[in-house]
This record gives sequence, C-alpha cells and structure tokens, in this order.
Amino acid sequence: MNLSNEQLLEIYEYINYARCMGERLEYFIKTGKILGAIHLPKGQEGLQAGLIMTLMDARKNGIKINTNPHTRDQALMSKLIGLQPYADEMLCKTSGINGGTSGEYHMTCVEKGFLPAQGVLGPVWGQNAGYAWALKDQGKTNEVVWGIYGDGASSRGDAWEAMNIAALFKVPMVFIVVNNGWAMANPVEKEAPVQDLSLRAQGSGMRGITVDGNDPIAVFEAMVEANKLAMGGEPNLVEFKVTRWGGHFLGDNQEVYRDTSFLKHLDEIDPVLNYHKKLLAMGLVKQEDLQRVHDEQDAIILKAYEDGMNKPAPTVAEICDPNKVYGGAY
Ligand SMILES: Cc1ncc(C[n+]2csc(CCOP(=O)(O)OP(=O)(O)O)c2C)c(N)n1
Ligand SMILES: [Mg+2]
Repeated sequence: MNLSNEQLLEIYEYINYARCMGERLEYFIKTGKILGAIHLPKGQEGLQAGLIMTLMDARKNGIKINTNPHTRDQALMSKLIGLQPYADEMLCKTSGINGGTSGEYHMTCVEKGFLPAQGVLGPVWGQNAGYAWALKDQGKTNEVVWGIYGDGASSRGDAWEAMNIAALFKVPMVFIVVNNGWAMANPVEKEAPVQDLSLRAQGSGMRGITVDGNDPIAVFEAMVEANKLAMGGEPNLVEFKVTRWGGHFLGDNQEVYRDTSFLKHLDEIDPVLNYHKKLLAMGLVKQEDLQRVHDEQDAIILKAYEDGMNKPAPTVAEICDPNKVYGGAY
C-alpha cells in the first residue's frame, strides 16, 4: 500500500498525540488529578498511531470499528469516543462518557463502538466474538470487531475458546495481541512456549501474522488488510510486538524483576523519534517544526483536562446507584 503524504502526516499527528496523551496522564496522576492504577502507554505509541489511523480511515469508508481498547490504549479510547467525554470520565465527572463512574478500565459506549471490558482478563475476547456473531446475524456488513488483548491476557484459556468460535462461525473479528513481553512482572517466555503468539491462530485455522508494532505504517497496513479479511468472513489474528517502557502501572517498580538497561538507549527504539526521522528523511517535516507539532497536540489534551477539572463530580448516591453502575459502566 502506498501511503500519500497527507496520510503520512496524519499518522505524524496521531503519534504525537499518543505521546502527549501518555505524558499528560503521568502528569495528572502525579499531581493527584487522576486517581487509580493507570497503565502508561509509553513506548507503545507507534501501535496507537497505526490503530487510530485505521479507525479514522475506516470511518471515512463508512466502516464502524467496535472494540474494547486494552489498558494502554488511552489515545485510541479518546479518539473512539471523543477527547472531552474521555477526559471528563478520567477525572470522574458527571459529563464523562459514563457519568464519572467507570474509571479508565470500565469505560463503555456501545453506540460509539467502545465495547465493555472486564476486570477479569480472559473472557472479553469471547464477548467480542459474540458481538461480532450478532453483527453477522443482523446483516451489519459494514462493522467489524477488534478484540485487543495483551500477551498475558491472550494466554488465558477463554481466549482459545473465543478464537475457535469466531473461526467456526466466520464472524467479522480481528484478534489483536499486543505483545510487549510482560504481563505485570511475568515475562512472556514464562507464559508461552512459542516466540510469535500469532502462531496460536493456526489452532483455529485462522490466519495469524506478527507485525512490528513500533512502525505505525506497518500497523495501519496490517489492520486495513485484517479488517478486509474479517469483514469478508475470515476472522484473523494480528500480533503486534512492542516494548513496555515502564512498570505495569505507574508506581510499579520494575527494577526488581526486569533488566531495564534498554532505557539507556531509548533513542534507538523510540517509535515516535523513529517516525520523526523517517519523515525528516523524506523531507515531509522540518526539524524546527517537531517541537511545535508536539506542543499543539499537548495543548489540545491539556485544554480538555483543564475544561474537565471544574465540572461536577457524581454524588455518592449516583456512584452507588446500581442502574447507573451496571447500565453505563460494565
Ligand atoms: C484473570 C486475571 N488474572 C490476573 C489479573 C491481574 N492483571 C491485571 S493486568 C495483568 C497483566 C496483563 O498483561 P498483558 O495482557 O500482557 O497486558 P499489558 O499490561 O502488558 O498491556 C494482570 C495479570 C486479571 N485482571 N485477571
Ligand atoms: Mg503484556
């Protein structure tokens, strides 16, 4: 697929957006504005940019993406449902997408394609496959489901059952495995006997491919193809290999279980920097503009959070209202 200069620059915007999203999350957690255990996306921005590009491209072509973004997909989440309802929800405000009751992990908006997640990792792929099956039954041919899981979550037994059912009934679903090599403090070598988790698709007769998740262009190209196959009755799996720079969540001291010497050489592996280098070499961007574009994206995110700050929070009665809790947040 030959991408136009406009498309390459669109990806440039999204990769900067993803980086700024992570930086601002860290800032607002450390300043006490966002509460809870947040899983930072740092290092996984190439994947975010490629997925967002695919989402936007699908929308232009009248295709609806339904997905349950995984913990580190904050940039994708906000593009899926809109930045302001996303930021307000993160700040626990009534104007948030779920009235300030869901927190990051349980955000849901089926109308906008944000499917419910679960605190228990494993069953969500099954729910996703069921949703895709319903789409097929209802003749909704312009919709597809992305089931996004990490290497750890995709190693659960329920995940295999979901792949089997999806393949058997040829539902429009793409299984996405974000392989960052770690499930909390557990390395992928201790949870999987194979190097490429895409091999698992073969057990259900599905196509499985492994893609460099640091390269947003490769992600976009792989996902456009994966969507096409899935919507044509060939559910399939795409594994994206990425690097988790930090601990499992902010506050997790990964030094005690992981060799972090790679952090001294981030210049070599930083997906944002590498994408910048690519566009610089192509003459599409100029060195002196890089900081400005970063700052533009940062200003958009910062404004959303600042606007959200002064909005009202739900009352205790609202938070505890079971109709709201189970009606909005999963
Ligand atoms: C069934 C189950 N076991 C354990 C947990 C605790 N837990 C939450 S996130 C996580 C690690 C997930 O790792 P992975 O799927 O690789 O995603 P990543 O955090 O690397 O993005 C674990 C073990 C859980 N939520 N559910
Ligand atoms: Mg992982």
